[in-house]
Amino acid sequence: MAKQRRSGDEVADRIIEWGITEKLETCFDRAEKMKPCPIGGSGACCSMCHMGPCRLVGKNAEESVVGVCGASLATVAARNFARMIAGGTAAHSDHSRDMVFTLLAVANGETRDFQITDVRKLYRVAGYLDIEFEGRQVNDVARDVASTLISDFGRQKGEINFARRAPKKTLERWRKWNVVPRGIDREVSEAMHRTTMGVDHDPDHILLHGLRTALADGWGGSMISTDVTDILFGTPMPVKAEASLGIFKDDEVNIVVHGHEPTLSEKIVDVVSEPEMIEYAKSRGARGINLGGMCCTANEVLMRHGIPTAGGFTNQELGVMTGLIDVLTVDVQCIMPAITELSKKFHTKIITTSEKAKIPGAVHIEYDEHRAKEVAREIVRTACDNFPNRKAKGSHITDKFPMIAGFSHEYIEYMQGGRWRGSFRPLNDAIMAGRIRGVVGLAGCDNPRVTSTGIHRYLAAELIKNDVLIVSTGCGSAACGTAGWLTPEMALENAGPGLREVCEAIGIPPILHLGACVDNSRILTIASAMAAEGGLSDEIGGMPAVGIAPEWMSEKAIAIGSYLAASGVPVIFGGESPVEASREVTRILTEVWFERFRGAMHFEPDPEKMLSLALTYIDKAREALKLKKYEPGKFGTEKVLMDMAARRDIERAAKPHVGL
Ligand code: MSK
Repeated sequence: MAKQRRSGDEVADRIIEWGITEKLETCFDRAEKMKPCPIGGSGACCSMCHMGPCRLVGKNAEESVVGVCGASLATVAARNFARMIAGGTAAHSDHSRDMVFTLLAVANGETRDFQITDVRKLYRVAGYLDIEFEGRQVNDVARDVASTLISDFGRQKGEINFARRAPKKTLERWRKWNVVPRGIDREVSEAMHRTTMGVDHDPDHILLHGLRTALADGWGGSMISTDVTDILFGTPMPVKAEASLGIFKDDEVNIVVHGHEPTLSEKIVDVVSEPEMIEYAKSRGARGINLGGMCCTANEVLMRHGIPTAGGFTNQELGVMTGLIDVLTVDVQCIMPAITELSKKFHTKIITTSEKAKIPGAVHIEYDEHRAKEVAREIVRTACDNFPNRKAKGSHITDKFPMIAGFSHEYIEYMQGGRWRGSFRPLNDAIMAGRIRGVVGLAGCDNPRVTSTGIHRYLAAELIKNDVLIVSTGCGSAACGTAGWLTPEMALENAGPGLREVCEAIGIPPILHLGACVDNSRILTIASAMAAEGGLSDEIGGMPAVGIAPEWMSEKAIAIGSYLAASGVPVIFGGESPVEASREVTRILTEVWFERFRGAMHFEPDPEKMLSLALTYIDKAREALKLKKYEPGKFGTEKVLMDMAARRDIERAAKPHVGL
């Protein structure tokens, strides 16, 4: 797909155009000006020591060029890739560590601002960890759960706890190739050690440890974060919300939460509806307070409270350019430092809140879990005080789109039979019958190097037309949400006949918003449940399922792609390959990983080829499973999916519904 517009989001594109007339620079301009280094970009630059940086380039570089120390191109490319995995794993897992410490603080009565919202989920997690919960005080169970999960970060030997949640055959593969993570921090630390100058030089060996590190993210840090966040703030269920840069209000104080961590933003959600805060806003001339989100902090509060989202990564500067944001509060990850410089042209105050992350030019109001609400109120008051400073200029946009988010794996199970009969059977049956051709996890960032959000949208539209059910996360969800595609109507109008029928029967969109990028762990849980249900593959590998990150930019995306590949999911990334320079490393990521784990990692910049590769993987998996050949509109026999009325009848006949 040739780059025609800067953003695939028409609303975003209008603001970009307005910014150009106002001479406001954004990531789109910088991406055009900054030419990527072809040597570093393809994995051929080694900067691990100060004898270089060595550039392993030239004719037959793979065979004939080595660094000063003698490191080959494959060694260098593998080391660079493993370090990206380590960076991504560290990011998700450090976020996760803070979530578990919050749970521990709650259990120990050290904070009154947080509580356990989903006791059922706490018990479910306690069950995974073999922690007794019957007849015990909730806080005692929570303390044991938190302490056990904390041990996963620093464990030196053995296996992380949630590895046991993987299908048996998947776990056996990991054990065979010695990639079961021991402790999260250990794997990250060892990845950095192995890839420093003069240690591990075997590309395959380096990349196997890369997979162990990535698995420590997927089945460790990320999965722990998802579960603990659900315990603290509630397991998501579908909620209606809105998406677009048009969510801001002219006459209200607009506050945006941006980044990834949901703790402070949850408290901001709480306090913005307090009468004193609303009165305070009115005292500054506003009619009220309007809270919105950006990136994955947005996804967290969207999934649980229906807080509207202004979109994904590349929308952050555009949000400031609306001239309507009074405070943009940020925590960690995916925050462009450019926002502080840009905000000087407007009245927007940028507030950093994490002790780990400061930006020159921002106001710092540090989050402290022991006085979280107090900090949240201070931020809200700062926004109200800034409201009268709003200038008239700005690209005011009013378009916004309805969306439904909140498809946790627990809800997906529930929607296929209700609380008492929830299972993945109907989904497996629909796949077996060819009604659903396969499942794609559409995830990852949006990226100004391409028509931002455009490739997500192209693939989403084509996949559902081909009867592929999409589960989306992170900025992939935002890309679809800001297009207005996260609604059941999308299925009626655009999905293939089989997928449309399934979506109509259950009343769901054909693109299910699973959460933030850390919630890609929900995909692992769903795939494991599908394997356990039977009828498809008995491990994650071999399912008619593919992961796609068409516009990735973050190291976190590389960690996610790698843990999906190690778990058995073929993954396709867009853009240029970060290991392009090495045929050997490319072969390991694709052929060798597929042979060992039934997952692989491809880099393919052409969206049409990405689509075709995804469908080929799905169809080959169907063929290997001896499922009915996919033919649009022609289905085999399957059990009838229960509609909402049938589900309610079953529940009435059982016990009253009290949640998931
Ligand atoms: S925010 S990691 S740009 S998905 Fe999770 Fe979006 Fe990618 Fe950041």
